[in-house]
Amino acid sequence: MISPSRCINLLFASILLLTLSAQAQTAKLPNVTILATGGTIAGTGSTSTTTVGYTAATIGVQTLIRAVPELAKVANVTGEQVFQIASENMGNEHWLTLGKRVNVLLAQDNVDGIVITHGTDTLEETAYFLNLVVKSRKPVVLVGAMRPSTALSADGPINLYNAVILAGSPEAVGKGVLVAMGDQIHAARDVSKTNTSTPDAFKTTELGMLGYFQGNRAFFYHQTIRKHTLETEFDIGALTSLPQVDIAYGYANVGPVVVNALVAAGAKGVIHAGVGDGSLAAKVLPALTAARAKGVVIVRASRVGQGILARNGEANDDALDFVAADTLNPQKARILLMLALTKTTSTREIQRMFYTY
Ligand code: DAS
Repeated sequence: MISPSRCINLLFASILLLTLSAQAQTAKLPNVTILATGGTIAGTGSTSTTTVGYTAATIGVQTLIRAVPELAKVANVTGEQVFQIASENMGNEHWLTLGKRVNVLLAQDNVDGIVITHGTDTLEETAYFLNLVVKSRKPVVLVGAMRPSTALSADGPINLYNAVILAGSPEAVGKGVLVAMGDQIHAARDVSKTNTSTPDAFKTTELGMLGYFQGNRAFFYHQTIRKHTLETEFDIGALTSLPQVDIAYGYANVGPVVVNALVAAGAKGVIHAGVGDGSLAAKVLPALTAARAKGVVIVRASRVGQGILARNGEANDDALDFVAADTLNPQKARILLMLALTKTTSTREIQRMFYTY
């Protein structure tokens, strides 16, 4: 017969063992901070079948975390609500705030990785900006959703679960800023949103995604060779704003109006999103050369979406003193030019940067 006092001792010993075991388990898990910015992943619709016409950026970060209790099995998760916006409203000031917060957190020993929940509309842009300004090898993973949290088969929860796994994965260290969408791992530099609404919208069409998620694990098969994070020459620590850079779109029958208006509005750089290999219509070229003469840096990009924008191909960049965008799409070329202009106005130096990052 076991005495009551011995029963109590055994009970306490069992509780102690369970507690120590739980603490040991928690101690083994990576510490991942989720920075929430809004978007569809935090969106709500009026019915479970509302997949368009919903309201983005309505759910807070703690609710997002509570909605995926499985997160606690793969990481010690904390959450911060940095903004609560639909990402079409993301601005340079948001990027500077976010980039500085990421760098502060990653400098802490108790943070192993960061997940940023974000609207899908400009997710690729925020990812590329951070790819150029984060000063750590620790994983930074952007994640969104194509369906609001209230929808049938909402993709947000599984995307968030995958993103937290990735942010805590040793394999993700040193890989640059990553995007986790649709069970796939993409590099910030080359991923794009390629569909307005389907869950498989995020693709790295020709240069290739980096890997997959399967069975609660991240699997890498590629990595980017362009410089990023700690290897870049950009530092936003002392910046309170970014130079104004805008995009002028090319199309049949285009005229000089937009380029002239951007320059008049104070643009320090203009990305020309040209047709084909960045061709310049005869009616636009004078506006671009006049802008260059005023010191505005002109980058030739392409609206096409894939391929190398050849320097001195469709225009004599050497003679015009223009910059070629390489494979960056216009919206990412804008980001690199903004950061380049915080360092230099030399087109030779800026062209080097476009071939480096
Ligand atoms: N408006 C979109 C955005 O916030 C919603 C989304 O797809 O996340 O980017």
